[in-house]
Amino acid sequence: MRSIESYAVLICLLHAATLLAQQPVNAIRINQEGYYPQAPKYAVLVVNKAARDFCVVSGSGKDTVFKGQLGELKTSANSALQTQLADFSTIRKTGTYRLVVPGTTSSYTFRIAPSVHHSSAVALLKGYYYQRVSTALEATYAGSWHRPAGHPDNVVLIHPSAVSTQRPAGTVISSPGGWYDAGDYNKYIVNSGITMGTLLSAYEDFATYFDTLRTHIPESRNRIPDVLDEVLVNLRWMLTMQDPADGGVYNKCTNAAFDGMVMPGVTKAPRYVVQKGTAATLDFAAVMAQASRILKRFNKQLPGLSDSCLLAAKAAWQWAAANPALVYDQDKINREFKPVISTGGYGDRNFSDEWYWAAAELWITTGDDQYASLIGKADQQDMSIPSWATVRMLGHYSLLRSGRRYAAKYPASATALKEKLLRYADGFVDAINNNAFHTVMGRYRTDFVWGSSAVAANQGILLINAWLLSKDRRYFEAALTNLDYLLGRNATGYSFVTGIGTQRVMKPHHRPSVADGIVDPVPGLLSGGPNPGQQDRCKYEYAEPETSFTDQDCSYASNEIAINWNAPAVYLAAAIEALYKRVGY
Ligand code: 9MR
Ligand code: 9MR
Repeated sequence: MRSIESYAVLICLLHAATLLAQQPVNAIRINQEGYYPQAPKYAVLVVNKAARDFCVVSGSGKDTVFKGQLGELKTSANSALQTQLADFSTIRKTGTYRLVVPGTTSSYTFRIAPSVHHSSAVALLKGYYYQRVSTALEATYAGSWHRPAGHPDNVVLIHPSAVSTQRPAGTVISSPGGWYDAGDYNKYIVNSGITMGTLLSAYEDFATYFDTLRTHIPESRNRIPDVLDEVLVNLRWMLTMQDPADGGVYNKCTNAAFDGMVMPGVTKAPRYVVQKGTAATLDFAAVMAQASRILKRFNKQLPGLSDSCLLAAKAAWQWAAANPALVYDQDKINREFKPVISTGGYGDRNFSDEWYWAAAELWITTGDDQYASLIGKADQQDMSIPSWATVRMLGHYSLLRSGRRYAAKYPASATALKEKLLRYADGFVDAINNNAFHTVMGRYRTDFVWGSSAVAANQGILLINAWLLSKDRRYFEAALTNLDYLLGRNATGYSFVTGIGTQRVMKPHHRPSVADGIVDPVPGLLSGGPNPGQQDRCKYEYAEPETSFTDQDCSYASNEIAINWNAPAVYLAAAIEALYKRVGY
């Protein structure tokens, strides 16, 4: 018996040392960042033929610390891949490790450690600093990615689609600052909506955690949490996008056509604000109302800002009431006006969710009954994983978070909404055991859309909310499976966060990362992830929903980065870091 065991140990160690460099993407899919000591720990082996045993060895390869059997063979519902699960949850000791499948392969090194996702949370939040418009990034904060300022946006033309009596054709306004939306250099209000709502909600849910979280940005030493300092960069830009004459909000501040793959500041193409719209204006109202109640606590540091936000929110709401169905239809605009605008559309056509979200935020902040008509029956509203066009869930989260006010006024609706959210979350929890990568992500093939990484992160937010409402550990564990997904336990084998993990995204569709001549991309940015649509016509090696990803900078459909994708990842990583000890890990 003894000798058989030591023979098995020997096999483990031999393979740890020799197999690592043989495959382009490792067959063992792990969270490449690592695992908490007391938490569940899973890896997934992608196989052609079922294997039986696995072991975990120390990072040095000298000691075998665990031997186990792989789970039964599973065929993925989202590709033809076959996998087996490796459960090594019983390893609790802090350290660096590798997982070995004797005779087959050995994983990348990973850690088991407290606060193992701290660096991801910080990096993902810091990602926004690198997206700042109209400002130079200094080497002190940006390291090798320092760069001059781009797009001052102090001379912005009113596009003919956006003229009004007070702002006739040729009017120039100033709309500086904010964040670049994505791999492109334009700024869009609709996409800022969900992004800001998600970051503000992260702060409302985990204020204590964020109060001390530092990301080493120029504002880190002021008396405002870094997450809010970063949010203020985009909030101040958003305020410039509201027409002071009527409260309506322009859809975007943009070039007529996308800039080339150059650094910020290189191109000097004219910038425009383009047509006001109902979605943009309601998203703006929601963000300003939520910001107003949060910034109230910082009235000393930011005198008057909370009030200005609320005034802006109310004016926006009123404009929307007068213009309840103004779609942003770029093709239609281009038939009527010059110059033709060919940058991102974010052309939402259904505003019922924006109405609800804006109403919820305004009602929570003001308690004013004029916003209450949808709130008393909130539980009758749908639930779905949010996206830039579908923001109803943000209203649900805020109402449930607001606690007393909502529950006191509408007790039946509050109870029913909470129940509904928990049952909705249950469906995602139940999906894990059938999933070939042991994640919530991939419950549906339609999870893999343009920006699928944000679907995974937003499912995580739902599950964190379910935990906050129930304190049932199953929800937390389920949320963690989607962080595992983003950091490498997925069909592609990539960590989708730049700068994090061993096999990580290196060539995102991100103009600064392409143009700066630095091998490593700008860090802390979440790649869009698998998208079988392949709208970019790059060459992909695989085409199935969960494998349709290519780490090339041509691939804006699978490998761009975007502010609305980073935000839920910030929320998820931060929530997990803020909570894991309370949950008992
Ligand atoms: O760089 C643009 C990216 O941000 C957008 O998501 C994408 C889709 O709208 O478009 C990219 O720009 C491409 C354009 O659509 C077609 N010509 C090549 C551009 C850069 O690759
Ligand atoms: O995230 C957007 C995705 O849902 C759309 O399918 C896609 C095509 O319209 O556009 C995505 O948004 C892009 C935006 O239009 C321009 N900036 C980059 C965004 C991310 O690719």
